[in-house]
Amino acid sequence: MAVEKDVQVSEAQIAVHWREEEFYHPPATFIAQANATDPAIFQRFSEEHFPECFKEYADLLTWDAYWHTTLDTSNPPFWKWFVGGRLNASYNCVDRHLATSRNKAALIWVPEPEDQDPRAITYQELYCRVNEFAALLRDFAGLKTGDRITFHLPMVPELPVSMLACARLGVIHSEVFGGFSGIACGERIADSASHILVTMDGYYRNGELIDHKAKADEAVAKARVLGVEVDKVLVWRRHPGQYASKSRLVRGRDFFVDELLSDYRGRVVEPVSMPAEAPLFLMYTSGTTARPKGCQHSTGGYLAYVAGTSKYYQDIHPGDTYWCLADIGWITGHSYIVYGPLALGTTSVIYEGVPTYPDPGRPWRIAERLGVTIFHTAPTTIRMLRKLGPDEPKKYRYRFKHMTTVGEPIEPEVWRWYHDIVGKGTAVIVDTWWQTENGGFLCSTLPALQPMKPGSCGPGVLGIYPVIYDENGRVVEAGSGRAGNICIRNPWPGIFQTVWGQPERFVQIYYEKYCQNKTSTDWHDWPYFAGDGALKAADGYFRILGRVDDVINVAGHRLGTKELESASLTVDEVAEAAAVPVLDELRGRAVEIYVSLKPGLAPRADFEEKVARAIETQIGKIARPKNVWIVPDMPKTRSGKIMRRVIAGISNFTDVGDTSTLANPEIVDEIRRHVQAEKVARGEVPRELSPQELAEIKAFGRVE
Ligand code: 6R9
Repeated sequence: MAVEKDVQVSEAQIAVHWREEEFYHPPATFIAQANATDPAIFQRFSEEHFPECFKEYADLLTWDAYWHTTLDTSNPPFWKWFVGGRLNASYNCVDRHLATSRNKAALIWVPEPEDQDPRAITYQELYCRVNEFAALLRDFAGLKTGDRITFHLPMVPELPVSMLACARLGVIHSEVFGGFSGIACGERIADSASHILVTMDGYYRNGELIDHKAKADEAVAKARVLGVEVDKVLVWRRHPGQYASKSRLVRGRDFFVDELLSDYRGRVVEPVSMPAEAPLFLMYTSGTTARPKGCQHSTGGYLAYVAGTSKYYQDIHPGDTYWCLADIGWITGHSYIVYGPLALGTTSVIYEGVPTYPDPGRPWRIAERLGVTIFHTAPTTIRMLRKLGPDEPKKYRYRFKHMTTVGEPIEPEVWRWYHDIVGKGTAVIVDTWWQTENGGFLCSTLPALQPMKPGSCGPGVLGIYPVIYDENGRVVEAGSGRAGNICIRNPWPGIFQTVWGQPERFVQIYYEKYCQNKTSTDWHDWPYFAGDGALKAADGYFRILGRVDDVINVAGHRLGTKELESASLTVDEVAEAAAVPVLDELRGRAVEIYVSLKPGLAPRADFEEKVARAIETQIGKIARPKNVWIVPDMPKTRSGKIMRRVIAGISNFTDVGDTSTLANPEIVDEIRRHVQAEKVARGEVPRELSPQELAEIKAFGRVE
């Protein structure tokens, strides 16, 4: 990427300069078949037609009763969409497709071991399994509408079956990413007050059958400490009839689902007609405090939004074979593996394992074998596949019409490899910027109508009106070359309803900063603050710079610095801990932890491993720090706050910025000498940072 020199950063405003990338135009073959080809669609979704424009999305669903109010703003910022409407999400994703597509594949599951054939699950088969499991959840587990249930499931078809069974009953599911630890799962069980946990005995990852059930025991124990008792643990088995875990079943608490299901064969459960505003699921995400936030998503607004964006932005047709490589334990998987694609009646592929197993040709073999037409993944995966097998895609005959990227900014060089090599120059790319809280895409390009620009996600999507504000709430103009905080001026149907059990945090984190009038019931006074730094080019395309809060985005997963630090503090010897992001060629960002020890303790090599292990067991492998540095003290402000941006500067070999406000400025050089010398010795000197990466590192932790 060509970059102009000279970057200036102040606390309030980041100035970023670079040469704009060239536009890429969609190929005629794509346009000829696209769902949205008439530019009149922009007019239909323009502000003058808001909020009624979203009827177009809602009309993609089957409603039991129509709504009387499209958007109710009477209690801001707790917006209500499609009020008075009733529907069932399971019915919309399964039953209604039976008449035309009964024996078409709804899901194709690809086990990681390559000698196990892909398994297609037709809409009819999905219907049967969802009904049977719903009957079990209702009659055996005693769940009823409004109850919460936690899943800790890997990438297996039992996960969408479980989700849709809950949706059928109006039970609120909360899936915890399978890679998270038992403790992280237990905290989320407790926060949502779930009394039922659904898990699996094991699953394949990198060629190994992982023992997963053991984590359920830790989760239940953790939830108990936090005051929530899990009554039943329902264990799906990776190979029905064979148990893959060493962890024993607890009598009266743990049950094998495949055994229980024999009592529910052929059972049918009427879908419960739910109000549009009923919660469909919780998805936990990290924020600025140690306690994760359970983002509560609605039934009607959410489903309408993911169906609409899947149709127009993912360009999903019923005849497509659509493969999103994300994990269903992440919002992308909920919206764009399960709910969006199935609402549209397409075929959605689920892959169990690691994209590079057993070699980096695997994704392309799967794509060729299944005839995948739409491919969806994250920059971290693209970088990894590019590094390990840059020429692999050429060996296979698959042909994508459309590809998606999501989760972090994508470097233009990586984008071009994705386009030229993976997409063979004939697939469009949509770079989709959004968050767990948002339900679906916020900024992207409408693929047949708006050209692509490497590294930019694009303008606001249909019915979304983004704006960039500076710290004082002034609009940062397009083309000014200045960055600020990206906000969405208006509510939209996919926006989460609240933070589960913490409505005050919902208001405080997302709306307080730029609310113009707290007594107003006019949505114009309540812009949504996304917590990302961004820049708007003269052409209206946004470029996202990264988080402005204390969140580190590792391979597309948001990890809270406070969570990482509290995990480090569980190590006896540790007095203080600070987590910072460090540039990582594959994962985008990795975590580095700085710790200071309790008085009188001398550094020992095994402390570093202890801290790393504490993080791994309490949060998950994904969070394992790249390095743990033991330092004599942390750089601190006079009021005692750890200055993370200074530490981040050291870790990334960038300028640490102004240290004049520190209580102990002399410590900075001492830490720098030690850490950087060690990094040089380990060959960990990063490449030169781009202006936006520099801006991100300099801004890290600036909310302090
Ligand atoms: C869907 C998802 C949200 C954060 C978000 C931003 C970053 C996501 C991006 C992107 C640049 C994109 N992010 N997509 N940054 N370009 N296309 O990722 O949700 O896990 O909640 O993360 O990820 O920083 O604020 P979530």
